[in-house]
Amino acid sequence: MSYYKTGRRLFHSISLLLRRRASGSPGSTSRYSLSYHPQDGKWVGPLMALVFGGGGYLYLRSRDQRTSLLPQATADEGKEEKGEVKVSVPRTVKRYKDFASVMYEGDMFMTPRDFLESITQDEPRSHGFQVMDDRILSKALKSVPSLSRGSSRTFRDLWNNGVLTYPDYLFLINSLIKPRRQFELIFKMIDVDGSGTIDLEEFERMQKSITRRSENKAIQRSSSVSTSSLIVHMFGRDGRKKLASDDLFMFIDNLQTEVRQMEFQKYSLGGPTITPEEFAMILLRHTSYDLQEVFERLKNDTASSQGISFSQYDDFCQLLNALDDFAVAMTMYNIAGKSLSEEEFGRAARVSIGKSLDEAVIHTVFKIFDVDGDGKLSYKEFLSVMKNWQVRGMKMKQTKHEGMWSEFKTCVKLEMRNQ
Ligand SMILES: [Ca+2]
Ligand SMILES: [Ca+2]
Repeated sequence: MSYYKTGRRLFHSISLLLRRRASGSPGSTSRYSLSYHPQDGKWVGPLMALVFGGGGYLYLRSRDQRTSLLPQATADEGKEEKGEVKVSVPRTVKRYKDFASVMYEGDMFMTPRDFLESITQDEPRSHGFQVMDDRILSKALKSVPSLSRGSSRTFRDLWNNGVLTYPDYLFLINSLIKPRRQFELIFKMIDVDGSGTIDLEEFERMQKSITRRSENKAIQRSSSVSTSSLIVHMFGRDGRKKLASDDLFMFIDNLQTEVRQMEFQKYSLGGPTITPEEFAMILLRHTSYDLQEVFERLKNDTASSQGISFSQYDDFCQLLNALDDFAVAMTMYNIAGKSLSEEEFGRAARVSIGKSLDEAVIHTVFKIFDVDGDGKLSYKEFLSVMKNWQVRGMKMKQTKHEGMWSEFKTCVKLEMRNQ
């Protein structure tokens, strides 16, 4: 227990220190400090809740009961209750808790490394908790590059040197699975005043909205932290920067590229290509597919033997992020009662992402997914499998297209009305 007592004392003194530095009046929290809640004296409970606690809940409005073709990273399973669908979110909460390795005031936070690993690894590395102190926090925030200096290496460059909150985590996951076509939509949803830029207030409002319905106290508490590496990255240390749409698009694009590079390099080990078998292992990671059968099909096919480069993998991932569009094209073919040929697949893919996929890659994809061996891909063979991959095994509830963003917009509208 002495460890925790020491930690507790440390948090208290850091918090006082930070507050003195903050420009606001005494007792107020600042967006540049990690807020501390003296009124909330009991820390053991929340800590236990964090370690052993159950899932939180999101309440998704169910006016639109239609099931979309795709899952969204918002929720897991739902049941109807008084006109709303009560949806538990154990997987995002659990995943966050499993991978978070920073502790502040009994709450857990992720480092950029934790976030990347939560997406690319099945299990968290074995880790203790890094107790946040003034030195670590200050160092972490100082080393965050501005958005204009961001790259597809930003999270890896920061690595252990940063803090991300649960709302950050939700925002990042949801950004990760969106096709380019929807970046504009995300921007418009956050830019509620329609000024053409996103400011910190709008961003924080979005973050509050996506977590405020969570019943998980631990998550609510971690949500109360008012700064993070992500916030500093996007809005600067003084929180005054505004994001133009291009800034946000670049950020999401870099994030998607960074995660794909990590997925790719896990197998390429720094080399230029991965084998079709390794490609299959990445794609089928979150499925119950029999890999041995896939390997057999690939082994007997000489056309599949060439390696897959990162840019080919990246293009294919763009298609996976645009599965909604692709599904429409495939459904059209299904109505006609037939599966897709490689050529038709290529055409549907081109329509969905605006560029052509490499023919050899398409051929490999067919070898991986063509279970009945008729040389064509049915909806069931491809789409029903890949939609799980898209959310990286989160196995989210299938909701309407806009998912979390739609829910968020509703919350913001309500909030604005109540102001
Ligand atoms: Ca705005
Ligand atoms: Ca088939």
